[in-house]
Amino acid sequence: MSKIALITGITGQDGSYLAELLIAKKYKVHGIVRRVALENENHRLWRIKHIINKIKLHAATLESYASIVKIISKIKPDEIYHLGAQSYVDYSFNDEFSTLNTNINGTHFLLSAIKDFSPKSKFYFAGSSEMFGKVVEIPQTERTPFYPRSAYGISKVTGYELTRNYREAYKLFCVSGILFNHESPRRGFEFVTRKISYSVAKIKMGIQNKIFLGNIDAKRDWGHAKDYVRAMWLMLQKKKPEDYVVCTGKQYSVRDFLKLAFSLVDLDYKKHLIIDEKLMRPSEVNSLIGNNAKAKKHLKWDMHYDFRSLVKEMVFSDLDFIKNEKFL
Ligand code: NAP
Ligand code: G4F
Repeated sequence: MSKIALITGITGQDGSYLAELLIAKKYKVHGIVRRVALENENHRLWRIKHIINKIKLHAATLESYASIVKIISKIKPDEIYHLGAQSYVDYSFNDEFSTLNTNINGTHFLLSAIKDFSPKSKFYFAGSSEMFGKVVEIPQTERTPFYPRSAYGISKVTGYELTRNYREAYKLFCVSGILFNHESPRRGFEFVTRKISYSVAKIKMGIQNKIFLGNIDAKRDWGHAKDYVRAMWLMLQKKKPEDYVVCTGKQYSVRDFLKLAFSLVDLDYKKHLIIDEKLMRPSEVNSLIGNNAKAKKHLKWDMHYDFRSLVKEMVFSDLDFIKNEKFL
């Protein structure tokens, strides 16, 4: 019999790739979406339009325990992937309250609903390298202490602790993936990699001339979302629930990304870049780099993309996107 999976955040970058992966594995895939998304399919559902007939969408919000309980108690999923969140770090400085409410309560509501109505469901929590923040160890592993630098990071540390506590206290199968930055042509336009790839395409096409950025010396460990959703699934196939760091183990600066993205279309980023102080964060995470040894050894996980192939795919996809004026 097919397994049943429920994905929160199915309209997001990771949700869309994970849904594709699970459909290919013959799961029955359910997704939680906000009612407004259902009202405007072209806007919020662009990443899952091509699979819309193969999934079942339920209107709910992470702010409402009642809406979550209704779905979990009805479909009793074998696996729940909790990817829904206010995921934009910069925005969390403008609205700490909604970030904390959605990200902490949403996770708590799901865990509590599982405990009371579907205790056999396995649960994946989307933890983040932002939990390491001002890093106390290089590279970061599953044992590195956290030092979050934003309401977003704090919300993810709390979600991680809630997940651990439900695992220990109620013996539920709950795990956190501590995922480092992962990107793709489906990345939201507010994140720096997509902002760059989209701007490069527009500059190449003569639609735009300048790109405004903040701290281009920040360093990240960037992978591809398609590779990372595979790790999520692998974590829920293990006998024992454990947390895993998922990363490439390689680090590049925003400047490296910028330089490569422009050079791929024979442009010089220095001629188009303007540093805008308004885009600097009040407390920045300057440098992240992870150690993926545990995921490689215990999940037999590996990557198909490297930094260059990731940047290349994003830039050329955005060139096509602009040329064809279509969503991906
Ligand atoms: P994303 O593209 O921003 O997607 C976020 C999803 O959450 C969207 O589907 C969004 O729905 C949904 N959502 C937001 N608020 C909600 C609410 N109140 N109720 C219901 N749904 C809500 O994020 P992503 O890059 O796919 O990341 C997936 C998860 O992994 C997030 O939890 C993120 O924090 C975490 N993470 C991401 C990375 C990364 O580098 N991508 C790294 C580590 C951890 P709408 O479409 O309606 O807005
Ligand atoms: O692309 P970003 O906004 O991603 P950030 O803050 O690292 O967060 C992403 O990765 C986390 C995993 O570590 C996820 F948990 C989170 O949900 C999200 O997916 O910014 C990357 C870096 C930052 O240092 C930022 O200050 O780029 C720098 N940056 C420089 N100029 C900029 C810009 N970031 C954005 N978004 N826009 C700029 O103009």
